Amino acid sequence: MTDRLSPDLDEQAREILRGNDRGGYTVPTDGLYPYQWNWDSAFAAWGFSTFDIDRAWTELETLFSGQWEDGMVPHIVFHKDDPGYFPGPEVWGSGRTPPTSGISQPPVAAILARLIWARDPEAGRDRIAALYPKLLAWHRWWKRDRCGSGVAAVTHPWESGRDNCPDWDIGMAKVDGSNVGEYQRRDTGHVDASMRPRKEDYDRYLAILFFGRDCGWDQREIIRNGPFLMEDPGITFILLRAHEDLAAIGRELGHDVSELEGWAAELRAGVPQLWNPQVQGYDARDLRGDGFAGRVGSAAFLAYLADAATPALDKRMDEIWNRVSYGFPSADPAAEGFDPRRYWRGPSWPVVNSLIALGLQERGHAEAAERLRRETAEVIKKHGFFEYFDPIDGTPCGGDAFTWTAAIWLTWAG
Ligand code: 9YW
Repeated sequence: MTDRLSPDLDEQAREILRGNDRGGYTVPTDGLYPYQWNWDSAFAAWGFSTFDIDRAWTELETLFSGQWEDGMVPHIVFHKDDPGYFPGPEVWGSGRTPPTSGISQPPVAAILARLIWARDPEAGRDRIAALYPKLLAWHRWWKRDRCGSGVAAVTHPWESGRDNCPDWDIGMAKVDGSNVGEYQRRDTGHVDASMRPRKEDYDRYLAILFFGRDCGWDQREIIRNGPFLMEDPGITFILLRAHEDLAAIGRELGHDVSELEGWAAELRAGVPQLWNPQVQGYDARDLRGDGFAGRVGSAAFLAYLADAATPALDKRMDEIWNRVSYGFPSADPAAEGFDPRRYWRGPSWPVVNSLIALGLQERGHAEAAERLRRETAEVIKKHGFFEYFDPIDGTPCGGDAFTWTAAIWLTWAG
């Protein structure tokens, strides 16, 4: 951990976590996101582990209370109804208690659970032992229902956690959003519409959602005939790292982890298929027929987290990063469609920066890891715990008092 120069900000970050606590789970930010989101919660747990280890484990346990029988851990758990968010539980129609969405989100939980356990091995042993079979069932779901092509695919841009990033443009272009009817968005009532996905994106998000709901979330049908299916470098690298971390946890607990080791090895063998020589980077691929997306976004650099970087990727990282000043941009500023303040189409996301930096640090790129930390810390110190930032001038964007930004401050940036 780094020097703690700002005790005040540490306290503010803790206050944000406590303030966003709704009793056993944490909302990403008040108002805009009033439910429990999957990867946000894993980061919240990591943040809590710096000052309340019991609360950290509770966060993960509550997230897994929404797990489906097939192992899927949904991207949103709707514990208490809240009219401030659309699409809410009635739109997803999961028919479950607690109600949930019908897709998943980046499986960072095992990665962060391992780090949380390391903070207090004694206190964590029973908690991680109880979570282990649930994590394993989720990883098995990823392997069975998302990794059929050799790497991890997503069935909805929301499943990737990077909603409107340019990686999904070719897949989204084929989705017909013209029949979703009237609806009222709530996000643009909370934050500036110019920083959010556009209406045509939302129409398509809903069309994909309706397909899943209307087939009763039948995964085979969604994979075979759903409107959107793209291989995602982001989830692939996170899942690869998570398989390996879960195997390490399992070994420590005395389990046979050969199944997990096998999944990790298969995924690692599939990674080269995501390398697009034309853009010299790991790239998303459309499994509905159009090949590579032709984009190198921040997801490509999660390769460091999974020990899958190459010298060509190091070079690409320098080129892209040197076009901005405040952390890693979610899309390349030199590529078409870059928009420095529109959500995942350019902004720097502290939470993604923390994962890339973790990988850089472990892979012997200490200087780059420190630069990423410094640039991320600078905008937070200057503006506060915002959701994301303009990577060129540091303008704070999206929601304020954001849980995962506070969490990565406590664990990494601060
Ligand atoms: C939405 C909560 C979530 C994140 C996602 C982010 C956004 C929800 O907010 O998605 O309504 O667009 O893209 O990664 O988990 O912070």
